Amino acid sequence: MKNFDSVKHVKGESVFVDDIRSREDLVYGVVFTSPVAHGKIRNIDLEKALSVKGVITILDHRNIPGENQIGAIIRDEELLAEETVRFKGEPILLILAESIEAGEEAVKKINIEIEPLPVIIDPRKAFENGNLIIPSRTFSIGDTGKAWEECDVVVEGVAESGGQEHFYMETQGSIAFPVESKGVKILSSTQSPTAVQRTVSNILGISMNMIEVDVRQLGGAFGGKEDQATPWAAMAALGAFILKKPVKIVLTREEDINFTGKRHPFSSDFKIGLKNNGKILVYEATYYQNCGAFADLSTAILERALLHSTNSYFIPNVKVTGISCYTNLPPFTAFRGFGAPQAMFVIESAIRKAAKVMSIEPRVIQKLNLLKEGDQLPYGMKTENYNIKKSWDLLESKFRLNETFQEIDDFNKKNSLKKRGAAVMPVTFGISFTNSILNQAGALVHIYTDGSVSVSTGAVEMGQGVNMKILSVAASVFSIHPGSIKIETTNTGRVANTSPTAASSGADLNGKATETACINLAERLKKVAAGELNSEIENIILKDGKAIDKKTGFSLEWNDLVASAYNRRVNLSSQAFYATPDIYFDKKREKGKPFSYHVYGSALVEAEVDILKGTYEIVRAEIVHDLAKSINEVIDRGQVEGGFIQGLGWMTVEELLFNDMGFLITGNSSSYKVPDLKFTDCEVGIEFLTDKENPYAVMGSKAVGEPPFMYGIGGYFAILDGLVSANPEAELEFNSPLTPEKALLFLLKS
Ligand code: LUZ
Ligand code: MOS
Repeated sequence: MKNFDSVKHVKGESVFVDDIRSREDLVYGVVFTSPVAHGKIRNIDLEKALSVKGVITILDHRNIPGENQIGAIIRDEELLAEETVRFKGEPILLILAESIEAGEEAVKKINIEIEPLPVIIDPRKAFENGNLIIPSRTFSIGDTGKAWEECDVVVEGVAESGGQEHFYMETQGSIAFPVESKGVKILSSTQSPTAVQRTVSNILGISMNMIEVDVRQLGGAFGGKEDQATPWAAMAALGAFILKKPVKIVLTREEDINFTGKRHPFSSDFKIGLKNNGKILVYEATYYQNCGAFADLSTAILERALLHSTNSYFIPNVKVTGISCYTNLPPFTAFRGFGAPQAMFVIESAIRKAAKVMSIEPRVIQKLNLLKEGDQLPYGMKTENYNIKKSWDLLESKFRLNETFQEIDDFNKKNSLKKRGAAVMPVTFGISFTNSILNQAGALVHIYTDGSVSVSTGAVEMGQGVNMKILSVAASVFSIHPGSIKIETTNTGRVANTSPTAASSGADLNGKATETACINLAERLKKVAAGELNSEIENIILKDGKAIDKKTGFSLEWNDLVASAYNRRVNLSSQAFYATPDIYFDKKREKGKPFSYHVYGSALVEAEVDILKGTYEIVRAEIVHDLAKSINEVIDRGQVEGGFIQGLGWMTVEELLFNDMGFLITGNSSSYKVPDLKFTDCEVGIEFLTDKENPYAVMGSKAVGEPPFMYGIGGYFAILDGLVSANPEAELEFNSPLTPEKALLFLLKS
């Protein structure tokens, strides 16, 4: 079944925040932000800006009736800066105007004096200065001290990975409406309606029940709207609260890129020790996480990085340390993978460096050390229902893994101007929010008297197809046509205390809650049917739009069944709740079972490099990915393809360049490149592992959103492999993205 959203999207019928212009008194909010990366605000002159025609008023932190604070985990972030600014693009003033043009004109006329303070953009420098969010954390297992002595080979190195702009199609935005009794209703492009509600409550100094947040759908998010949709919603709410008029704020593309956080850049040290046969005995790493100016979700992201430090490998002795460093860059935030891609890049780099020193193929080391069922991970959890080896073996048997490397050797012997390379990328990704508390969800299901069904959950649709999956769950429990089910907006008044739709868990958690609510209703309806058909409830099944008595074959149409339930005064609404069982994590010992289960798979990526120009193409990719029993394979295929390409973009062409002043010099769509149609014009073969039901998620399925992203890391090493064929003597570098410029410099190295 296709995603029902696609048709609306293509016809332009889908409604996003910026499409809403319903009231004549709508006011536009334009944000004035810091022009420097670090400094003390000395003076602001608004006189000229206030005289611009159409400007209604300009708000600063003194207009905030509640607390000027939006930090969700660590309370370190002001909504509107008071005295100090810590990154270029930090909001200082909110201009409220009759048009966007008037607001933008006013921005140009604001005179601000800022006394500059030293700018730090390098996390290692920040570490030396002691600018840390929290003390460092270390995860360890085995005895790394002793294990080094048993190694035949020990290799050390550095791996750098760059940030990544989310580049969702719909930029950040929100509209807030004043409602009676001093409340506000907020439409927001957020992954986390409750986060918006909670923060607005704090900003306005009113209770959460005075604030309703409603979300129809997002034009993409990728983590960028998990925490960072909130400030724009809070500013719109502040404006609406003060003016008693609706206020809309929608960022332009350039504002969005420059004002909001991205994927965290990591700078890491690694050390790996192996036996001569390739067996990894010990691994150590230190991650310097570039957090930007505010904590945002950084500490949670670092935790997920630490939890994925060994990717898909069993290593008996491990010690990994993570350090969250404040810098004067935009506050880096959630992005698909949430720290795991950064950590996996480091171990994969370590394996490449060891392979080169040992003169063996990286894939030999990779395969030899793959996790097996029941192996223990450094944080104490054991793998279960797990078979990474199977995905690797399928790459060999079905996608000619070994022959591919042979053919590449032949190609490279025959060609001097073009070189090919390949890499295998196994991925093991833990499913559940690492903060166990967040693994909960609610659903509210109504059946109306005509038999039509309405489903509300805490899940936010952002193009990933979660609504379609939830609809399928309801349709399957009731066994009715999906066309008679509607998925409602995500609304804090209907489903309260929602966790963000994040961590790949939207369908898992909200789907389970929906399933429970529907089962409750189905049981009530079966009882009604038993009464109508003079039977027992055990004999009744719901099937193909009917309630059927298995014994007699007598049946009742769904619509008649619902009408009869109503006439008997049976409750046709159900609220249900789901909390993932048996997960916990002890932060003192850094041990536990943080994940409900793991998703795994392997990718083979092949690249071709032009050794005169340094340009390259990804020519082929084959992916074997574990879906368990998919609810919707079309949607899941889209997630796997999209994740892989997005991961490739992070590793290759997407380059965030900040200068020493903390200015983003790739801050628009002409200088920041995402993979385009030509880039992605390669063969991508995808094979799903679907033979086993997953006992830990709805209808036997598995989460799919984030894990495929990390297959893209294979792209880096495939290109590097091609480069090494052209310049075998050059020392390996692990510094992503591997742009064509960097590729060319590698080729020129002696
Ligand atoms: N968000 C979050 C996430 O708050 N906790 C997580 O563990 C997580 N993991 C992936 C993506 N977003
Ligand atoms: Mo996310 S990185 O919002 O799952």
